[in-house]
Amino acid sequence: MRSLQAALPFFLLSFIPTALGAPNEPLSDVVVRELLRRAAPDSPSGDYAPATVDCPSQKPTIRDAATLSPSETEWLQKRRANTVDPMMEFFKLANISGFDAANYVQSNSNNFSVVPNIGIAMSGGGYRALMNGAGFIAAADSRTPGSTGPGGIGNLLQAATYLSGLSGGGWLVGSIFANNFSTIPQLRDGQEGSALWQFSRNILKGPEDSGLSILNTAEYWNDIAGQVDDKRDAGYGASLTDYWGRALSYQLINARDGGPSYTFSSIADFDKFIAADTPMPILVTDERHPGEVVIALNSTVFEFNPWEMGSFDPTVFGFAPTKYVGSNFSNGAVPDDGHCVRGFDQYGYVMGTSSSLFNQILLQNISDSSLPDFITNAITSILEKLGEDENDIAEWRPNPFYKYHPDTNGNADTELLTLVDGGEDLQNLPLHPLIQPVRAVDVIFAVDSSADTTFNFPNGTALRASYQRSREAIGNGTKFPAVPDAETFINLGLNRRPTFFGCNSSEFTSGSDSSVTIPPLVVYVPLTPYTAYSNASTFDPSYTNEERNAFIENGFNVATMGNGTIDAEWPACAACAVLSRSLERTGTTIPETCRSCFQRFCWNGTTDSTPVESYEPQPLLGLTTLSAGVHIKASGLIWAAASIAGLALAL
Ligand SMILES: *[C@@H]1O[C@H](CO)[C@@H](O)[C@H](O)[C@H]1NC(C)=O
Ligand SMILES: *[C@@H]1O[C@H](CO)[C@@H](O)[C@H](O)[C@H]1NC(C)=O
Ligand SMILES: *[C@@H]1O[C@H](CO)[C@@H](O)[C@H](O)[C@H]1NC(C)=O
Ligand SMILES: *[C@@H]1O[C@H](CO)[C@@H](O)[C@H](O)[C@H]1NC(C)=O
Ligand SMILES: *[C@@H]1O[C@H](CO)[C@@H](O)[C@H](O)[C@H]1NC(C)=O
Ligand SMILES: *[C@@H]1O[C@H](CO)[C@@H](O)[C@H](O)[C@H]1NC(C)=O
Ligand SMILES: *[C@@H]1O[C@H](CO)[C@@H](O)[C@H](O)[C@H]1NC(C)=O
Ligand SMILES: *[C@@H]1O[C@H](CO)[C@@H](O)[C@H](O)[C@H]1NC(C)=O
Ligand SMILES: *[C@@H]1O[C@H](CO)[C@@H](O)[C@H](O)[C@H]1NC(C)=O
Ligand SMILES: *[C@@H]1O[C@H](CO)[C@@H](O)[C@H](O)[C@H]1NC(C)=O
Ligand SMILES: *[C@@H]1O[C@H](CO)[C@@H](O)[C@H](O)[C@H]1NC(C)=O
Ligand SMILES: CC(=O)N[C@H]1CO[C@H](CO)[C@@H](O)[C@@H]1O
Repeated sequence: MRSLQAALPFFLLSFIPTALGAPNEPLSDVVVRELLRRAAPDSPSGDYAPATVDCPSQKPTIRDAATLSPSETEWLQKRRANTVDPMMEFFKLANISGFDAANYVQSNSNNFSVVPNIGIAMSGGGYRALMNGAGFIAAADSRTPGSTGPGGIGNLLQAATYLSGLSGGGWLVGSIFANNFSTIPQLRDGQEGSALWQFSRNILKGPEDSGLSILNTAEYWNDIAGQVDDKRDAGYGASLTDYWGRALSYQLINARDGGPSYTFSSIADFDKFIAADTPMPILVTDERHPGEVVIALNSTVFEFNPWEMGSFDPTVFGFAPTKYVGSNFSNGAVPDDGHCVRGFDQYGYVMGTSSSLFNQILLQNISDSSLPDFITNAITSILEKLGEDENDIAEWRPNPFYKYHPDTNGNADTELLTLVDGGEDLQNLPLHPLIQPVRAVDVIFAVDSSADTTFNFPNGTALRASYQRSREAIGNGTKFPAVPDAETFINLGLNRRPTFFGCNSSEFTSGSDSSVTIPPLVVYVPLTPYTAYSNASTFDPSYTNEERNAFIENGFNVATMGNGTIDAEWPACAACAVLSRSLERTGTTIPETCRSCFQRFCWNGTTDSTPVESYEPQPLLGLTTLSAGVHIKASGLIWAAASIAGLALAL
């Protein structure tokens, strides 16, 4: 064995106890307490399986979604206060001439209806979305070298209240929170011996190294199969998503074997999160009804946050405690003689659920000779049971919302809650949690890496879906700015640079009702080439380190408009977007700089629906020189069956 020190991931020594313990041995209380403060391996089974535990004295229940949870409300008091200083730094760097934004926030720092409430949303789109989104996070994170220089937007992350992700964007958000809220350069570079963000190794082959041991492909799958068997043996169903989520975890969670005992709810026990030194992470997934194949726009949208999973939609309209989500809830309560279950909210399983469309990567390669027979057999037997139309599902059995709100909840009669990829309803941006009136978000930075066009660029589809949904009954009082058609996005270049939607709030207040909710202003940040063609195809499974780094850097340039080279006033304009709703509430005159920013960055209602021949944007700055032949990445894969309702192309 190599030296332990050298092989250790950058979590340092905290994993030694688990790493050296027998895999199935429950962790002693002492060890659990030690680890809780640092990371998240807190499943009571010590492995991938959920386990029955004594219920806490106050039994967990499902609550109505009319308000925020007490946990979130309490945490927000700390978080909103903690965003004030970074926001002032962000405003100082932005330098809105003629307006002292830092002073505006400081003198109102105790009044959270004045301090802007910021959300950041990371779209789906596989590894492309992870890497482009990572570039944005790097640019927004004051800890990243170069983020607070001229043209920078550093401190925006520290000033944000919420950070949501779905599918590939969920891998990004999930990986950040599974790994001690590390910076993007730390995650990107990992440490010697770590499999973290090593995307050059095809996920089917598995990492060369799982943190403490050298692996080969058969061992890797053997470990994964064993972990999933643990769950099955404990009496829980397994779906393809279990295998997929496990495989993903080796790349995203820097712990031995991808952290089988990590739970999503343990984020709530993570020291930096408790101190409210991070935004609140939220992952999004959609509900599918039994027998349903196409996910309609009015499907129920679920969120997972550290305390709760559930939905604000008028169907389910309830939240279950994430930590106890495997318990047998019935009509909102665990029966008197019932036990509680923990560990169902396994971290990789939650990320896998939000990205279940990528089960395709397993399916497409089921006959790949590098896959050992036992794994092919395990997958085939699941497929036979499920049928082809259902291979993209994640089984959540027991359904926490069983018998809950039976009048409106279409799945109230089923013991199985079927969840699928959060982008399958075309809302490929996780905006749903951020437009809920109870969260009162003022601005959303919506980083869109969707592959809407032939060459894998976004054309606003995700925004249009959210706009349309807000106008239907399922919207349940949410509002969303109007957005134009795809042709307009392309013809007016709205997908070529950041564009603001919903600038003029009179769009929402027209009519007699003066108490109407004004939704957040949306700062749309679309993927576009600056220094690299990061428009790789959604199912492209591997990237050299050089490509990975260039794609992240391109994302950094997307976020900063090339550190201000394309528009030197961009940081000021981003700051104006952050301030807009607040200035309006306080009746403050809009500074001249902001007026001119809004002229430039707000979509003003103009459309141009001329048909688009082919959208092939050229790099806005010089391409970073990569080794020959990798600038334009051919997809190389034909995902014929990746066509669940033809959606794969869009996600
Ligand atoms: C987590 O990161 C902080 C710095 O932000 C560091 O002080 C701490 O040691 C890290 N914890 C672990 C377990 O690596
Ligand atoms: C802020 O902007 C003003 C005018 O736009 C400029 O004169 C000044 O140098 C800038 N300050 C900083 C710190 O960049
Ligand atoms: C912008 O700054 C970042 C961080 O220093 C750097 O990686 C990137 O290459 C810069 N972009 C340009 C266009 O100079
Ligand atoms: C969704 O739309 C379909 C078809 O328009 C309708 O039958 C169904 O009841 C709707 N579901 C909800 C929850 O609104
Ligand atoms: C939950 O219900 C299922 C089926 O009814 C049962 O097999 C299982 O033991 C129950 N779990 C607990 C923890 O009570
Ligand atoms: C799936 O198999 C095809 C053909 O064998 C191969 O080209 C592709 O790289 C494989 N995909 C993955 C994710 O390994
Ligand atoms: C926009 O994207 C959708 C998929 O999201 C696609 O069907 C449509 O053809 C695209 N339109 C244009 C003009 O790019
Ligand atoms: C906002 O829209 C209203 C009416 O739609 C218009 O009267 C007003 O001038 C607009 N405000 C700005 C700043 O464009
Ligand atoms: C907070 O600011 C709002 C908007 O300016 C104002 O209406 C409210 O009175 C302020 N609250 C307090 C406690 O100062
Ligand atoms: C609206 O924006 C378009 C370009 O997107 C511009 O040509 C037009 O002049 C703008 N109209 C107004 C009233 O500002
Ligand atoms: C990326 O976009 C360019 C045009 O902007 C196109 O030529 C190239 O084929 C695209 N790459 C992929 C993988 O679609
Ligand atoms: C604002 C609004 O319409 N809220 C509704 C959301 O759905 C729940 C459950 O159906 C209703 O009780 C709310 O009134």
